[in-house]
Amino acid sequence: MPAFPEVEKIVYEGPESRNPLAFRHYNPEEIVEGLSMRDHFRFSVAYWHTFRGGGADPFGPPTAQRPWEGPEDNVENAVNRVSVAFEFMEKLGVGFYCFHDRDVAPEGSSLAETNRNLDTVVAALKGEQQRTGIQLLWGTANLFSNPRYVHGAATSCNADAFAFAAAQVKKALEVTKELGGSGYTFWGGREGYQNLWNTDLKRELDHLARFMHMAVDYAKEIGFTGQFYFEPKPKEPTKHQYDYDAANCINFLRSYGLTDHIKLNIETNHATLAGHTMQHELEYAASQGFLGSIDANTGDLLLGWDTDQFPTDIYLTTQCMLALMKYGGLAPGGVNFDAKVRRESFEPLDLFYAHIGGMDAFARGLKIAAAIRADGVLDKMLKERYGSWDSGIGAEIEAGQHGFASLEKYMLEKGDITPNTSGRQELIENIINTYV
Ligand code: XUL
Ligand code: CO
Repeated sequence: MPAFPEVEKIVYEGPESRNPLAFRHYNPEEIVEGLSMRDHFRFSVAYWHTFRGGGADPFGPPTAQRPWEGPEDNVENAVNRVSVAFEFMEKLGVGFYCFHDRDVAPEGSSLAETNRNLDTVVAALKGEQQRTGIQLLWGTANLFSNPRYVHGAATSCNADAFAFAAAQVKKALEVTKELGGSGYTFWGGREGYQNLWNTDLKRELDHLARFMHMAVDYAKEIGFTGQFYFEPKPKEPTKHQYDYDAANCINFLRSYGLTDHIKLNIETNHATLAGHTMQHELEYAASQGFLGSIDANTGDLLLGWDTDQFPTDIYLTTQCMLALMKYGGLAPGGVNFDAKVRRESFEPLDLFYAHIGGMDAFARGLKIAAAIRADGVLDKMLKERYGSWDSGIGAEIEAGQHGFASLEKYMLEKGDITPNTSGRQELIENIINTYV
């Protein structure tokens, strides 16, 4: 029995189509700048939202209608859910998915039983991967839901919580390898603090780094060669997360000698929670050589918390694609929809509308970004703006030929600077609008 009997495979029908269950812009085979759309994006579905999100909020219980869910959260139900998930992803036409260990399989009464539950579900995931060709983009461990992690996991004041988390990540790495995952993500969960009166910040940071080194060492030991990602998020659930933003995470990785092993997984709603744009976070991470993968979603600036909505804003996706293309793309990372349908969108069909909209928004962003790049309009303005660095004193400074004394001499002779030119922000914004 299919879970989505009313949905056929979603296909590209072109911009004129009015079929809500078709792509208007995402055409997996279409080549843009020498690469198919499929390979530009490497779209991924987030198992935790799409197959485990029920729409509960602090004011009420889940609302989502998920007729395939059994009455109990047991292994049988989890295995059945795997077929539903792969039917969905196959019909949608995405190549990848991501999961936390606890999204796919329920916890048992002991760690041993929990691991057995996971093994059973992983066998089902592997079977469906082989049947469909859909791959695991990255795996991760949920180190935040169980009350044992009330004070955090790697940064807990309780050493046993650290040890339990280590055992959990060990297993998560093993199953990620078993499923051929191309990455493994650390999102801090509760790695942060609520107030400093009861927190040894330095000790907690040291522990987080030790934990990551252990993960890197264990990956080597078992031959897991996937890329590790660190996912910045400034707040939620704690007031101060240790993985605040791209700059903060990069500083952490550099301080603790982890730069050879870990890149960043940048998420839109986390960027805005940190007071940044996604464009800023992508540019910052990529400029430092740390762009790994992205969690595609969007927040609501009027609400201001981590609403994890599906991205539909074409300016946002254009900015994302400009950054990604500038720095050579994402592989082995991808565009993972870490996004959930609204509590009010409770029908199974809404899962399709949401993902189709996100994929089409990214496809439009790609086409617009490619057109801007082809015309070279931004490049030309940037080149002109920094022209003073291409010859004369600017080129000499960049070549390391000057110090303060020689620059003083230069300015004493010249008297004052060559006049500044306009930044032309409004003109550039108008030009961008002609492409959107
Ligand atoms: C939480 C979040 C996580 C990570 C994976 O805000 O984004 O779902 O992406 O743990
Ligand atoms: Co995320």
